[in-house]
Amino acid sequence: MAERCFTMCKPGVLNRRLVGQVITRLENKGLKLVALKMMQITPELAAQHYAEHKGKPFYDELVSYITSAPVVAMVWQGDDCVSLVRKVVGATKPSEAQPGTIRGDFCSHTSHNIIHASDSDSSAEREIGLFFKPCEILDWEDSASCWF
Ligand code: FUP
Repeated sequence: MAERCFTMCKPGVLNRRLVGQVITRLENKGLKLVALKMMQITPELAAQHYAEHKGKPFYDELVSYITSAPVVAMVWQGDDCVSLVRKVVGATKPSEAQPGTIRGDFCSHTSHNIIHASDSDSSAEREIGLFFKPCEILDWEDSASCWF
């Protein structure tokens, strides 16, 4: 099966009317959107999602931010999906993210870096399992995949 990557437009992206632009960039890369939903993250889910960061200086602010307003959660699919998504998303720190990447173009602070994307196949599997039920992922027939 092709690789999958969990991504999430963080709070503020809806307010800024940027959801469409984020999706467009990932679609333009040739990746296939197989799941999408708007949701309000609970503190419990935030703690599970960001478990690796517990105890770090930015953890409390991170959980408070991610639970502050609705997010748009997605699953993307394709060959080398995690690597491709991370390239399109750009570096964690906006000051290091290249222009042309989502973080390079749409944000200025690490704490509000606009989008989350899984950083490995194993974290993608874990995060997809946290946010989506199997029946919410639709692996639709992609007749255009041979062109990408
Ligand atoms: P990334 O995989 O690029 O999202 O980066 P990390 O998993 O290292 O960080 C997760 C989130 O923690 C970032 F999106 C923003 C926040 N963070 C900070 O606020 N300050 C830091 O120094 C590092 C991360």
